[in-house]
Amino acid sequence: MRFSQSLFLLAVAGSGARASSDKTARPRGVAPDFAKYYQDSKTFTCISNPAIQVPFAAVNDDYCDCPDGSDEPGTSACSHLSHKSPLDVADRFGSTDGSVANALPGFYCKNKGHRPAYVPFQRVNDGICDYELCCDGSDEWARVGGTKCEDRCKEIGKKWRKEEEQRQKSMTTALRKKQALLAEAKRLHREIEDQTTRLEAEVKDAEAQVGVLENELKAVEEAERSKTVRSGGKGKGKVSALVGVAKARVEELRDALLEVRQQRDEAQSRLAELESILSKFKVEYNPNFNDEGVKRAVRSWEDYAARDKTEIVNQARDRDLTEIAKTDSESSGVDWEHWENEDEGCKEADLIYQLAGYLPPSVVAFIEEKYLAFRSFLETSGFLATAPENNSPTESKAVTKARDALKSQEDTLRDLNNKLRDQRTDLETDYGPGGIFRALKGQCISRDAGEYTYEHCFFQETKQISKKGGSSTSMGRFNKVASTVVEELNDAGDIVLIEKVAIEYDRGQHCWNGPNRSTKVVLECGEDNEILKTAEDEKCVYSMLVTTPAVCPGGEESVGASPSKDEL
Ligand code: MAN
Repeated sequence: MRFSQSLFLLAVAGSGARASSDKTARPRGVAPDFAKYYQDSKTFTCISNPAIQVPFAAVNDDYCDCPDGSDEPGTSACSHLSHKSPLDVADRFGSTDGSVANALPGFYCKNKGHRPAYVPFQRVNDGICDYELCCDGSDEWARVGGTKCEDRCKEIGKKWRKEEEQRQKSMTTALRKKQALLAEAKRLHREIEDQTTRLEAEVKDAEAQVGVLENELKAVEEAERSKTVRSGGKGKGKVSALVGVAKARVEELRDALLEVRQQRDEAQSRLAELESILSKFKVEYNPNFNDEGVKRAVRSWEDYAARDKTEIVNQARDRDLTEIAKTDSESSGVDWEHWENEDEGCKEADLIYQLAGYLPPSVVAFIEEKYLAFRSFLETSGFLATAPENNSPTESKAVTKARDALKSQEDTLRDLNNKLRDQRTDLETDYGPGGIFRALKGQCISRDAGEYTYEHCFFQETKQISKKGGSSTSMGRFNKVASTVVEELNDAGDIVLIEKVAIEYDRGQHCWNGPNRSTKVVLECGEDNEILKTAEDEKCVYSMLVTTPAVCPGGEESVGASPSKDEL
């Protein structure tokens, strides 16, 4: 149930209470509050213009004498004057500002059996029974065109009282719900405060832990660096590394030598075989056959055989090759094992570190700085291979472990800081009087309208969900609580401006050829959280009318003192 404002009736009801002490007869249409102006039975003084007096007979003579219309409380003769609400009129008592507004709020209907009310002067004797305001039908006293409005106050009053009882019940429920919301909001507020305090402590611890792990990483890196200097980077001396390479190379060359010698020996035996064939040929051929080809071949062979024959295989050299081709263990070659275990770098590094012990730290730092600069120069000039990055695959397990531990702790710290920031933002957010809206945060309500279902998740988001399926469209994310003025019709049919609480959502999905979608959710008192109406006021600018017990008047007292401003 929604509760509307009834200023017109409420103001009159207030007047009615005072009417019980007023025993004098009043002219038609005069409310008890105004009776005092009509007590002189000879002369009438215009209410807002006391300088103007008219004979009392001019009151309700259907002719407008007073500039403020006060001489015609029971007719429509002064209905051309602007109308003011009952409250405005009360404010203007005794005013002589010469305003052309009617001094009276309207034609007063006693409405016995129901509640008294004012009918606008234009509706007096207009031939229409205005039962919603004047259930006793007294506004049509002249029976214009034969209109006779019977008194229906008994039945209308009964119905109204029943509805009013329902309204009161509903209001009681709403207030009970409001109190529950207030209590819940307070509990949540305290919970977030506690969480914030806890998080602050956790952040401090995590920061300290990050500091410790940073130092640990530095120490491990330092230790690894020193190990690297001592071991030449591979766990063995530089000589050993070189020896390893040389040994492999020697093995390779030895294998190649053996292969070449074998090929040579094969070629030599083939040559010897050929030479023996040709020698035999020279002896056995028949010179009497005049075969020029054969004769030429024999001559060539004789020339070849006559040539000074240097020893194709130098015996001494061949012995050397045989010696070289032997493995180092078979020969008296290099003692690889001796060199493989040599670790001269260690001694040098030890020397360097012993030397550093005698130097002041500033000098050590200076040397280290110069060393690093020189090394970087060599690297950029291409003389030296670039040193591996700290976290490169060649990084030691100890450094990786220390680095991972630091990174994980930094991640934890970041998460904690993010949570803390969110909690602090939440504590600074305006959640309305008493922080009541905090209890509604995240609650979602929806309503079907046209081709969409509209969803409102309090203090989070508004959405448009297509009923045909597909993804939903964000109509805005929570921005702030604000107040807004809305036009409403009161019971007298007048447009009145009423201030209401609104929740503003913006930064929604971008609208094609338009702005980012935004929604203003106007709240009004109601027993339940419910969307009453949705509208697209301009392209992609939406409004929703939502009821909630959170904005019903009253109910704060029994929950205890409201939180201070900075708690909101
Ligand atoms: C969709 C809906 C409408 C909106 C248009 C704008 O159809 O979000 O509310 O007016 O897009 O293109």
